[in-house]
Amino acid sequence: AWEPVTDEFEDVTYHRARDAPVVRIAFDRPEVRNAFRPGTVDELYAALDHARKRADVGCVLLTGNGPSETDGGWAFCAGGDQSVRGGSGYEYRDGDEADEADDPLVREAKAGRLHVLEVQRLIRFMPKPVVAVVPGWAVGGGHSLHVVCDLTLASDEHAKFLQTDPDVASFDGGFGSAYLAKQVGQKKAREVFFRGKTYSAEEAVDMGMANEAVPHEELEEVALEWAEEMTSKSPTAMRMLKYAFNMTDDGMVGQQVFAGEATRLAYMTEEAQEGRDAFLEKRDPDFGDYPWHY
Ligand code: 1HA
Repeated sequence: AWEPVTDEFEDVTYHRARDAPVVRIAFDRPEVRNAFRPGTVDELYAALDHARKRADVGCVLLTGNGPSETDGGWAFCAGGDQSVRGGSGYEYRDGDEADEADDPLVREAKAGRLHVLEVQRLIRFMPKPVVAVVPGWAVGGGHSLHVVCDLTLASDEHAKFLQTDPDVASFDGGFGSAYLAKQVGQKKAREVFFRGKTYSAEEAVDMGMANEAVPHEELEEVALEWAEEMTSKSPTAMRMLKYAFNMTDDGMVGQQVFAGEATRLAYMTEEAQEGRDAFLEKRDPDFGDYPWHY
Protein backbone atom coordinates (compact mmCIF):
# COMPACT_ATOMS: atom_id res chain seq x y z
CA ALA A 1 0.00 0.00 0.00
CA TRP A 2 3.01 2.30 0.46
CA GLU A 3 5.68 3.64 -1.87
CA PRO A 4 8.80 5.52 -0.74
CA VAL A 5 8.83 9.30 -1.21
CA THR A 6 12.59 9.25 -0.76
CA ASP A 7 15.26 6.77 0.23
CA GLU A 8 17.77 9.53 0.97
CA PHE A 9 17.20 9.39 4.72
CA GLU A 10 19.23 7.37 7.17
CA ASP A 11 17.22 7.52 10.40
CA VAL A 12 13.67 8.04 9.10
CA THR A 13 11.55 6.32 6.45
CA TYR A 14 9.04 8.35 4.43
CA HIS A 15 6.28 6.73 2.37
CA ARG A 16 3.06 7.79 0.71
CA ALA A 17 0.00 5.62 0.33
CA ARG A 18 -0.64 4.48 -3.24
CA ASP A 19 -4.37 5.07 -3.10
CA ALA A 20 -4.89 7.82 -0.54
CA PRO A 21 -3.55 11.33 0.19
CA VAL A 22 -1.73 9.99 3.23
CA VAL A 23 1.93 9.74 4.19
CA ARG A 24 3.72 7.56 6.72
CA ILE A 25 6.80 8.97 8.44
CA ALA A 26 8.66 6.59 10.74
CA PHE A 27 11.62 6.68 13.08
CA ASP A 28 13.99 3.99 11.85
CA ARG A 29 16.41 3.33 14.70
CA PRO A 30 14.67 0.34 16.33
CA GLU A 31 17.91 -0.87 17.92
CA VAL A 32 17.86 2.19 20.23
CA ARG A 33 14.06 2.24 20.67
CA ASN A 34 13.89 4.92 17.94
CA ALA A 35 15.72 7.53 20.03
CA PHE A 36 16.55 10.61 17.97
CA ARG A 37 19.93 12.20 17.31
CA PRO A 38 20.18 15.62 15.60
CA GLY A 39 20.28 14.09 12.11
CA THR A 40 17.10 12.14 12.89
CA VAL A 41 15.35 15.36 13.85
CA ASP A 42 16.58 17.08 10.66
CA GLU A 43 15.16 14.26 8.53
CA LEU A 44 11.92 14.16 10.50
CA TYR A 45 11.53 17.91 10.06
CA ALA A 46 12.27 17.68 6.32
CA ALA A 47 9.70 14.91 5.82
CA LEU A 48 7.02 16.66 7.88
CA ASP A 49 7.65 19.96 6.11
CA HIS A 50 7.38 18.23 2.73
CA ALA A 51 4.06 16.70 3.82
CA ARG A 52 2.90 20.08 5.12
CA LYS A 53 3.49 21.78 1.79
CA ARG A 54 1.98 19.11 -0.45
CA ALA A 55 -1.58 19.99 -1.46
CA ASP A 56 -2.14 16.29 -2.21
CA VAL A 57 -1.37 15.17 1.34
CA GLY A 58 -4.18 15.43 3.88
CA CYS A 59 -2.97 13.36 6.81
CA VAL A 60 0.35 12.29 8.29
CA LEU A 61 0.92 9.05 10.19
CA LEU A 62 3.91 9.38 12.50
CA THR A 63 5.24 6.09 13.83
CA GLY A 64 8.31 4.03 14.67
CA ASN A 65 9.63 1.07 12.69
CA GLY A 66 10.29 -2.19 14.44
CA PRO A 67 10.83 -4.56 15.97
CA SER A 68 14.43 -4.27 17.12
CA GLU A 69 16.62 -6.97 15.60
CA THR A 70 18.52 -7.14 18.89
CA ASP A 71 15.68 -8.08 21.21
CA GLY A 72 12.38 -7.84 19.31
CA GLY A 73 11.31 -4.69 21.22
CA TRP A 74 8.90 -2.17 19.69
CA ALA A 75 9.08 1.61 19.99
CA PHE A 76 7.41 4.77 18.76
CA CYS A 77 10.30 6.89 20.03
CA ALA A 78 12.47 6.91 23.17
CA GLY A 79 13.30 10.63 22.98
CA GLY A 80 16.69 12.25 22.67
CA ASP A 81 19.62 9.89 22.12
CA GLN A 82 21.43 10.15 25.44
CA SER A 83 24.70 8.93 23.90
CA VAL A 84 25.08 12.16 21.90
CA ARG A 85 23.78 14.51 24.59
CA GLY A 86 26.43 17.13 25.22
CA GLY A 87 26.73 20.22 27.37
CA SER A 88 24.00 22.25 25.65
CA GLY A 89 21.85 19.76 23.78
CA TYR A 90 22.09 16.83 21.40
CA GLU A 91 25.19 16.95 19.21
CA TYR A 92 26.00 16.06 15.64
CA ARG A 93 28.72 13.43 15.60
CA ASP A 94 31.17 12.97 12.74
CA GLY A 95 30.86 9.70 10.91
CA ASP A 96 27.12 9.25 11.55
CA GLU A 97 25.53 9.40 8.13
CA ALA A 98 22.34 11.08 9.33
CA ASP A 99 24.44 13.69 11.05
CA GLU A 100 26.39 14.56 7.90
CA ALA A 101 24.14 17.49 7.01
CA ASP A 102 24.59 18.75 3.43
CA ASP A 103 24.15 22.32 4.53
CA PRO A 104 27.61 23.63 5.52
CA LEU A 105 26.00 26.17 7.81
CA VAL A 106 24.37 23.33 9.73
CA ARG A 107 27.61 21.35 9.78
CA GLU A 108 29.34 24.39 11.16
CA ALA A 109 26.78 24.80 13.91
CA LYS A 110 28.20 22.09 16.11
CA ALA A 111 26.49 23.39 19.23
CA GLY A 112 24.03 21.05 20.91
CA ARG A 113 20.53 21.13 19.52
CA LEU A 114 17.07 20.88 21.08
CA HIS A 115 15.37 21.29 17.75
CA VAL A 116 12.82 18.54 18.28
CA LEU A 117 10.85 21.51 19.62
CA GLU A 118 10.75 22.84 16.04
CA VAL A 119 9.28 19.49 14.98
CA GLN A 120 6.64 19.84 17.70
CA ARG A 121 5.68 23.27 16.36
CA LEU A 122 5.52 21.93 12.81
CA ILE A 123 3.12 19.18 13.90
CA ARG A 124 1.09 21.67 15.89
CA PHE A 125 0.81 24.25 13.12
CA MET A 126 0.54 22.16 9.97
CA PRO A 127 -2.95 22.45 8.50
CA LYS A 128 -3.70 18.72 8.47
CA PRO A 129 -4.06 16.05 11.13
CA VAL A 130 -0.97 14.20 12.34
CA VAL A 131 -1.66 10.84 13.99
CA ALA A 132 0.84 9.29 16.41
CA VAL A 133 0.77 5.58 15.64
CA VAL A 134 2.38 4.03 18.71
CA PRO A 135 3.60 0.43 18.25
CA GLY A 136 5.74 0.33 21.41
CA TRP A 137 7.57 2.67 23.78
CA ALA A 138 6.71 6.40 23.70
CA VAL A 139 9.21 7.83 26.18
CA GLY A 140 10.65 11.23 27.16
CA GLY A 141 10.80 13.47 24.11
CA GLY A 142 9.05 10.65 22.22
CA HIS A 143 6.17 10.85 24.67
CA SER A 144 5.98 14.60 24.09
CA LEU A 145 5.76 14.00 20.34
CA HIS A 146 2.70 11.77 20.76
CA VAL A 147 1.17 14.42 23.05
CA VAL A 148 1.48 17.14 20.40
CA CYS A 149 0.01 14.96 17.62
CA ASP A 150 -3.69 15.46 16.85
CA LEU A 151 -4.63 11.86 17.59
CA THR A 152 -2.87 8.86 19.16
CA LEU A 153 -3.53 5.27 18.14
CA ALA A 154 -1.76 2.61 20.19
CA SER A 155 -0.87 -1.07 19.99
CA ASP A 156 -2.83 -2.74 22.81
CA GLU A 157 -0.05 -5.29 23.24
CA HIS A 158 3.21 -3.33 22.99
CA ALA A 159 2.50 0.40 23.41
CA LYS A 160 3.93 1.81 26.64
CA PHE A 161 3.82 5.43 27.68
CA LEU A 162 6.51 6.77 30.01
CA GLN A 163 7.95 10.14 30.99
CA THR A 164 11.57 9.86 32.07
CA ASP A 165 12.41 13.56 31.68
CA PRO A 166 13.29 14.29 35.33
CA ASP A 167 15.16 10.98 35.61
CA VAL A 168 17.63 12.17 33.01
CA ALA A 169 17.56 15.82 34.14
CA SER A 170 15.56 17.10 31.17
CA PHE A 171 12.21 18.86 31.02
CA ASP A 172 9.75 19.60 28.26
CA GLY A 173 7.95 22.52 29.84
CA GLY A 174 5.92 23.23 26.71
CA PHE A 175 3.54 20.97 24.85
CA GLY A 176 4.97 17.82 26.48
CA SER A 177 3.75 18.87 29.93
CA ALA A 178 1.37 21.85 29.67
CA TYR A 179 -0.59 20.46 26.75
CA LEU A 180 -0.60 17.00 28.36
CA ALA A 181 -2.25 18.60 31.40
CA LYS A 182 -4.98 19.96 29.12
CA GLN A 183 -5.56 16.41 27.88
CA VAL A 184 -5.47 14.41 31.12
CA GLY A 185 -5.89 17.04 33.84
CA GLN A 186 -3.30 18.56 36.15
CA LYS A 187 -3.10 15.78 38.74
CA LYS A 188 -2.57 13.05 36.15
CA ALA A 189 -0.07 15.06 34.12
CA ARG A 190 1.96 15.78 37.25
CA GLU A 191 1.86 12.08 38.10
CA VAL A 192 3.15 11.22 34.60
CA PHE A 193 6.17 13.49 35.07
CA PHE A 194 6.75 13.35 38.83
CA ARG A 195 6.32 9.59 39.36
CA GLY A 196 7.52 8.29 35.99
CA LYS A 197 5.16 5.34 35.91
CA THR A 198 4.74 3.29 32.75
CA TYR A 199 1.19 3.30 31.37
CA SER A 200 -0.35 0.72 29.05
CA ALA A 201 -2.27 1.62 25.91
CA GLU A 202 -5.53 1.00 27.74
CA GLU A 203 -4.53 3.29 30.62
CA ALA A 204 -3.48 5.98 28.14
CA VAL A 205 -6.91 5.76 26.49
CA ASP A 206 -8.72 5.89 29.85
CA MET A 207 -6.63 8.91 30.80
CA GLY A 208 -7.54 10.74 27.61
CA MET A 209 -4.07 11.03 26.08
CA ALA A 210 -4.62 8.26 23.52
CA ASN A 211 -7.69 7.76 21.36
CA GLU A 212 -7.82 4.01 20.92
CA ALA A 213 -5.90 0.80 21.58
CA VAL A 214 -6.06 -1.81 18.83
CA PRO A 215 -4.50 -5.25 18.35
CA HIS A 216 -0.84 -4.89 17.41
CA GLU A 217 -1.16 -6.62 14.05
CA GLU A 218 -4.02 -4.29 13.06
CA LEU A 219 -2.30 -1.06 14.11
CA GLU A 220 -1.10 0.12 10.70
CA GLU A 221 -4.29 -0.96 8.97
CA VAL A 222 -6.49 0.94 11.42
CA ALA A 223 -4.18 3.97 11.19
CA LEU A 224 -4.60 4.05 7.43
CA GLU A 225 -8.38 3.67 7.81
CA TRP A 226 -8.45 6.67 10.16
CA ALA A 227 -6.35 8.66 7.72
CA GLU A 228 -8.62 7.73 4.80
CA GLU A 229 -11.65 8.73 6.85
CA MET A 230 -10.15 12.11 7.71
CA THR A 231 -8.90 12.82 4.20
CA SER A 232 -12.38 12.16 2.77
CA LYS A 233 -13.62 15.27 4.57
CA SER A 234 -13.52 18.93 3.53
CA PRO A 235 -9.87 20.13 3.62
CA THR A 236 -10.95 23.65 4.50
CA ALA A 237 -13.20 22.53 7.34
CA MET A 238 -10.51 20.22 8.71
CA ARG A 239 -7.90 22.99 8.60
CA MET A 240 -10.19 25.51 10.29
CA LEU A 241 -11.11 22.96 12.97
CA LYS A 242 -7.50 22.05 13.78
CA TYR A 243 -6.60 25.71 14.12
CA ALA A 244 -9.76 26.42 16.12
CA PHE A 245 -8.88 23.63 18.57
CA ASN A 246 -5.36 25.05 18.86
CA MET A 247 -6.31 28.68 19.15
CA THR A 248 -7.41 28.99 22.75
CA ASP A 249 -4.10 27.53 23.93
CA ASP A 250 -1.77 29.19 21.44
CA GLY A 251 -2.23 32.86 22.31
CA MET A 252 -1.56 35.43 19.64
CA VAL A 253 0.26 32.88 17.48
CA GLY A 254 -2.92 30.79 17.53
CA GLN A 255 -4.90 33.85 16.48
CA GLN A 256 -2.37 34.61 13.74
CA VAL A 257 -2.53 31.08 12.31
CA PHE A 258 -6.34 30.98 12.41
CA ALA A 259 -6.57 34.49 10.98
CA GLY A 260 -4.23 33.52 8.15
CA GLU A 261 -6.76 30.93 7.07
CA ALA A 262 -9.57 33.49 7.36
CA THR A 263 -7.52 35.76 5.09
CA ARG A 264 -7.09 32.94 2.58
CA LEU A 265 -10.86 32.41 2.51
CA ALA A 266 -11.45 36.14 2.11
CA TYR A 267 -8.98 36.27 -0.80
CA MET A 268 -11.19 33.76 -2.59
CA THR A 269 -14.11 36.25 -2.78
CA GLU A 270 -14.92 38.62 -5.64
CA GLU A 271 -14.87 41.42 -3.09
CA ALA A 272 -11.16 40.81 -2.42
CA GLN A 273 -10.44 40.53 -6.11
CA GLU A 274 -12.06 43.94 -6.65
CA GLY A 275 -9.58 45.35 -4.10
CA ARG A 276 -6.64 43.84 -5.97
CA ASP A 277 -7.96 44.79 -9.44
CA ALA A 278 -8.64 48.41 -8.44
CA PHE A 279 -5.05 48.77 -7.29
CA LEU A 280 -3.60 47.20 -10.42
CA GLU A 281 -5.90 49.27 -12.66
CA LYS A 282 -5.01 52.45 -10.75
CA ARG A 283 -8.67 53.31 -9.95
CA ASP A 284 -10.75 53.66 -6.80
CA PRO A 285 -12.18 50.33 -5.59
CA ASP A 286 -15.93 49.87 -5.91
CA PHE A 287 -17.18 47.69 -3.07
CA GLY A 288 -20.78 48.85 -3.60
CA ASP A 289 -21.99 45.45 -4.78
CA TYR A 290 -20.86 43.67 -1.64
CA PRO A 291 -23.29 43.50 1.26
CA TRP A 292 -22.61 44.33 4.91
CA HIS A 293 -23.69 40.84 5.99
CA TYR A 294 -25.28 40.32 9.38
O1 1HA B 1 13.09 15.95 27.31
C1 1HA B 1 13.64 16.24 26.13
C2 1HA B 1 13.64 17.56 25.66
C3 1HA B 1 13.09 18.61 26.40
C4 1HA B 1 13.12 19.91 25.91
C5 1HA B 1 13.71 20.18 24.69
C6 1HA B 1 14.23 19.14 23.93
C7 1HA B 1 14.20 17.84 24.41
C8 1HA B 1 14.78 16.80 23.67
C9 1HA B 1 14.75 15.51 24.16
C10 1HA B 1 14.21 15.23 25.41
C11 1HA B 1 14.24 13.86 25.91
O2 1HA B 1 13.91 12.95 25.18
S1 1HA B 1 14.81 13.52 27.50
C12 1HA B 1 14.36 11.82 27.70
C13 1HA B 1 15.34 10.90 26.98
N1 1HA B 1 14.88 9.55 26.92
C14 1HA B 1 14.92 8.68 27.95
O3 1HA B 1 15.27 9.03 29.04
C15 1HA B 1 14.51 7.25 27.67
C16 1HA B 1 15.69 6.34 27.90
N2 1HA B 1 15.32 4.96 27.60
C17 1HA B 1 14.66 4.18 28.48
O4 1HA B 1 14.22 4.61 29.51
C18 1HA B 1 14.49 2.75 28.09
O5 1HA B 1 15.50 2.40 27.17
C19 1HA B 1 13.10 2.47 27.44
C20 1HA B 1 12.03 2.61 28.50
C21 1HA B 1 12.80 3.38 26.26
C22 1HA B 1 13.08 1.04 26.88
O6 1HA B 1 13.43 0.13 27.90
P1 1HA B 1 13.74 -1.40 27.51
O7 1HA B 1 12.64 -1.95 26.68
O8 1HA B 1 14.09 -2.10 28.78
O9 1HA B 1 15.01 -1.36 26.53
P2 1HA B 1 16.52 -0.94 26.86
O10 1HA B 1 17.34 -2.18 26.99
O11 1HA B 1 16.60 0.06 27.93
O12 1HA B 1 16.90 -0.19 25.49
C23 1HA B 1 17.25 -0.90 24.31
C24 1HA B 1 18.45 -0.20 23.72
O13 1HA B 1 18.03 1.11 23.31
C25 1HA B 1 19.58 0.01 24.73
O14 1HA B 1 20.77 -0.04 24.02
P3 1HA B 1 21.82 -1.26 24.26
O15 1HA B 1 22.01 -1.38 25.72
O16 1HA B 1 21.11 -2.45 23.63
O17 1HA B 1 23.06 -0.86 23.50
C26 1HA B 1 19.35 1.43 25.18
O18 1HA B 1 20.52 2.07 25.66
C27 1HA B 1 18.88 2.08 23.89
N3 1HA B 1 18.14 3.31 24.16
C28 1HA B 1 16.86 3.39 24.58
N4 1HA B 1 16.50 4.68 24.74
C29 1HA B 1 17.59 5.41 24.43
C30 1HA B 1 18.62 4.53 24.05
N5 1HA B 1 19.83 4.98 23.68
C31 1HA B 1 20.02 6.31 23.68
N6 1HA B 1 19.07 7.22 24.03
C32 1HA B 1 17.85 6.79 24.40
N7 1HA B 1 16.91 7.72 24.72
